[in-house]
Amino acid sequence: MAKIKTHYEDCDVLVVGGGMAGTGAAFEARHWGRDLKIVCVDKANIDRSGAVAQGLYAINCYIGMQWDENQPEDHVRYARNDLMGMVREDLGYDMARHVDSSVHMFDEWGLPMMKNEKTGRYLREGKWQIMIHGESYKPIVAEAAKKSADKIYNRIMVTHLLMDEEKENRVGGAVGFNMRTGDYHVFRAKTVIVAAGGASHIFKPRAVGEGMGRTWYAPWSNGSAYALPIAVGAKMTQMENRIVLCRFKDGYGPVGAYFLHLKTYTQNANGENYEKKWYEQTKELVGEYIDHHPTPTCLRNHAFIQETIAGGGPIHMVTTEAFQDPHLETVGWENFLGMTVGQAVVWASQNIDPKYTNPELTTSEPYVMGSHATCSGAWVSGPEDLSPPEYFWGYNRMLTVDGLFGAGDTVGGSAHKFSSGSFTEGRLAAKAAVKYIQDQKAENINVTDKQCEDFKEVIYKPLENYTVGQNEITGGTVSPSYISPIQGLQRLQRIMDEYVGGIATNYMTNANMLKRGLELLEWLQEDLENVGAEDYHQLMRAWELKHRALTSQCVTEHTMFREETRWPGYYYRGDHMKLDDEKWHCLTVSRRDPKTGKFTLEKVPVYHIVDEKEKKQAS
Ligand code: SFD
Ligand code: AMP
Repeated sequence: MAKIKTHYEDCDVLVVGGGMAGTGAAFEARHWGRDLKIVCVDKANIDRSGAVAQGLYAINCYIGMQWDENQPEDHVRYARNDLMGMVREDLGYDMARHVDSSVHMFDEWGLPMMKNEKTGRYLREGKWQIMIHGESYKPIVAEAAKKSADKIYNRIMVTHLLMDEEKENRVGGAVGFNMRTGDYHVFRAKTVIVAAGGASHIFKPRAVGEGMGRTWYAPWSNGSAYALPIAVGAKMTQMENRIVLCRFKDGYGPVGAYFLHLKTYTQNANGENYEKKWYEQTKELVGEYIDHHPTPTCLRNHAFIQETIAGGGPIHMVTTEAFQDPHLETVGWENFLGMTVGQAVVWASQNIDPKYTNPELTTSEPYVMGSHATCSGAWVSGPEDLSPPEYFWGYNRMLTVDGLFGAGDTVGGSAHKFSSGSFTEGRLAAKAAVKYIQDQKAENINVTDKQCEDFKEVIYKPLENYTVGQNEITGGTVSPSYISPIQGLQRLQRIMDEYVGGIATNYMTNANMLKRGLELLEWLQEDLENVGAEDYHQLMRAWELKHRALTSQCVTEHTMFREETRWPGYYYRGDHMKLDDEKWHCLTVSRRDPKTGKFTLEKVPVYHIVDEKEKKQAS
């Protein structure tokens, strides 16, 4: 341990993760905090980090207020409908009223936006989505962050948050290590904004063996956004609301541009519209929610999954009609070349030309995230002008730990933010973090050297485990004393897959399975004390795994708590197959006690602010 060099950095605003939300946070922190020291830390290089690394072909959240295309309340209704009623409307409204201004900045900063030739407006893909040539999206927002922050640290994985030892429940910074040099980094900070993205590779992916690493959501999104706050006792919400996505098979290519812009549609192997077939059955489960427009994402999945179980697969996307139009054919290919190159490669390698062959679709393994058609994440304060008292404790996007803020996938309850809304939420969090400092809420923070030294010991333990343990190996690579990160990851994925509603059971689970899953997760976490890392890269893998395991535990606790099937198509509680508005029209909130490691869960009311406001105005 003496060999490991320690670096100290003291700052005002520490941004953990320089993805969409993190770059937005760094940019906005400088706007409001001209004299503050702003530092951003990312485990990759922010020029190409996070879910947008490869680029995107659409900005999925643009309200279009300047042309009265939509208003923020419309977006709240849309997200609420899609999530079967369960969203934080204060957070959604707040994001929606600011998101257009972020998109206008992307335009100014040089992001190539497609325009409607007739109207001159941004070209709509759908009601909420606009089309971009977005291969350069990430470097463009990274540049804004680089120009704003005092310092960007690339290749440092943050493993733990530091806590103030003076005042209880107040953050004091974060620690991590550089996976290239191995150096230990201590960031003592007045405020921390966690913007570390969602979580893939928690549930066993469909792509295994030679395809391992291929997932829809970024394979390096490892749930730090959840594990960091959970570990210090911050409350989380809706962690049961994992998302399953309809995707092109094997390449996980997104379907939005196809459904919305190319107007392609799906059919079963017999060429039938299978969605209609499942209408009555779905109505039995969820009641009138199936009659809502647009059909909630989970219910579209539900029909797909039921049809496949009933033997109607494979399900195809009918592309052969749209692709006869040369313009749409170009859009269809460019969509993947700018966002998910792997899908184009899969088609090429399987001799699929969508002009002549309708490609297969699949439903993905579940992901945990807060920015797509799903809203898992931290329980945060909303803005003061919108939030009811239960949703407001002083600073917008502040978690239940003082001085700790979140944005993007980190934040729960605010679905359908996507890339633009995540960037916007980063801006909102940063503005509030600066105000927190200006209000002198971050005075006299005390983080002792002991706290930092203790974490150093913990962080590098996997290297120690390996160094000692490998001496016991007389042949092969399997050790009696340590497990490798990949072994641990595969064990985690099987537990989640088989007990918590993954693809192995067609997303089915129940209280008994969850109970067993929790037991196995506990033992896994015990064994992770003995994870071994042969180098700094494997040390990163070890910590990614630990963060995934803690996130998984929280997901499983939440899934156990909500005794209903609120989102058929995302997962099923076989022992409570129906949506139950009487008992479960509420948000779920959890807290893990950092001392005991035990979770407690509670129901919190879901307030339908938008319609309430309108009802009051009308009366
Ligand atoms: O169609 C640590 N997304 C789409 N959004 C859109 O607006 N349009 C689309 O077309 C989108 N599509 C799409 C999307 C994502 C992907 C992977 C594909 C297609 C293939 C969603 C958005 O990308 C998503 O909503 C935002 O990126 C979320 O932003 P944010 O900031 O919450 O997460 P991030 O961008 O992944 O950034 C996280 C950063 O944290 C770093 N990090 N750093 C230090 N220490 C740690 N411990 C860390 N852990 C993580 C990461 O390196 C990263 O930089 S479509 O399919 O929907
Ligand atoms: P995706 O490419 O599937 O991630 O979706 C991109 C955007 O299109 C998201 O805003 C989705 O909610 C939306 N979307 C995808 N498929 C459909 C559909 N069949 N009907 C309506 N909206 C959709």
